[in-house]
Amino acid sequence: MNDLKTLVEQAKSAFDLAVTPADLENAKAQFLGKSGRVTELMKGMVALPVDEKKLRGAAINLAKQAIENSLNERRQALADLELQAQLHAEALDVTLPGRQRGQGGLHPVSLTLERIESIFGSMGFEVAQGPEIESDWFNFTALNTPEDHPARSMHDTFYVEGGTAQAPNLLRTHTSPMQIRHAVQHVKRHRQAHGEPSDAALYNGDMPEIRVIAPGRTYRVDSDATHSPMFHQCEGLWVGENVSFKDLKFVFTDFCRTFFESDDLVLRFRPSFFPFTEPSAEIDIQFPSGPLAGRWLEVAGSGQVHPNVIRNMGLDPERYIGFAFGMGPDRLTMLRYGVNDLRLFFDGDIRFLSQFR
Ligand code: 2NM
Repeated sequence: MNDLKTLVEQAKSAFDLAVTPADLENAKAQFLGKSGRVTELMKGMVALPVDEKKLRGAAINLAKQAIENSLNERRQALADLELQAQLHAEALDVTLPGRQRGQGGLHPVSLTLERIESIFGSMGFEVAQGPEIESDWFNFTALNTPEDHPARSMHDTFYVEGGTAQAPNLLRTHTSPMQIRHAVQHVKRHRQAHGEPSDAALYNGDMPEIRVIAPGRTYRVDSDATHSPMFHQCEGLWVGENVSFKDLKFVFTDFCRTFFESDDLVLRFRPSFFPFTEPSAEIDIQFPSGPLAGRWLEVAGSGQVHPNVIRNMGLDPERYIGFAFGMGPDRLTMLRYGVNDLRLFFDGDIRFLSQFR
């Protein structure tokens, strides 16, 4: 009977050595399989006399039982280990701080554009937005810019494929083409609403005023600390029957004082030249106090809209007159927040941008 005891012990240690279910099945086959050790013992009983056979059979059965028990124990142990490993791998530390969605915010230049739109909105200006790929007509010709003007050269303007020599496609160099588009639409809609043919001569009937700003991206071949090939512009236009330089001065002064939150801000209109306005003026501002106090800072160009441009809007310059201005929201943002390098706005460094939230 000692051989059975040994067999049971051997089986148990073989099972304990198994570290995977496959190991365990192999070990099981060695002892309980068709040609395993237990089966061999059974076969060995054939030669025994009947009464011994009974005793031996019962003993082998007990041993087999014991082997099966230790097999099941080991199976259970391996399953427990596997579960433990799985739980460990999938462990959650519920005390960790939750994953947060980073808080976004508007770009500082967007904040400025919103501010400009809201201030001019309060003065009755609409906001017009349109294409950044423009035709030569809207970007230059309609704006009274001569064929040989240097701004039209490939040196200053980005031209894009798909245009023709007569009507090249270019990246708009200012947002004034949108002013023309808006004015033409304004006149056309008004004429349609009043049953007038829209292809007739320049309009000189009654019409509500055009009061609009055009903010957006603009492009020029230029790149250094104060120039980016993509920059922003916001141009304004007010055309009516009696709109004068005095109105320009009032509107722009009010805008600057509101924008910079300084009622004592001083403005200077300095004679200048633009093809699309006559007369023209650069607008400079001076802060009464603060880090920039005492210096004249250029913030915009402006002027009375040239009669040729009024014509290209579909209006009779004998009846309609107005002013326009153009400013750089990027520069206004630099002045407002004291930023000294324009490129910071377009590098996309979150450490810089997150300060404006
Ligand atoms: C400027 C300076 C002066 C301007 C002119 C027009 C339009 F469409 F009415 F002709 N829009 N914007 C203008 C005038 C822009 O930017 C420095």
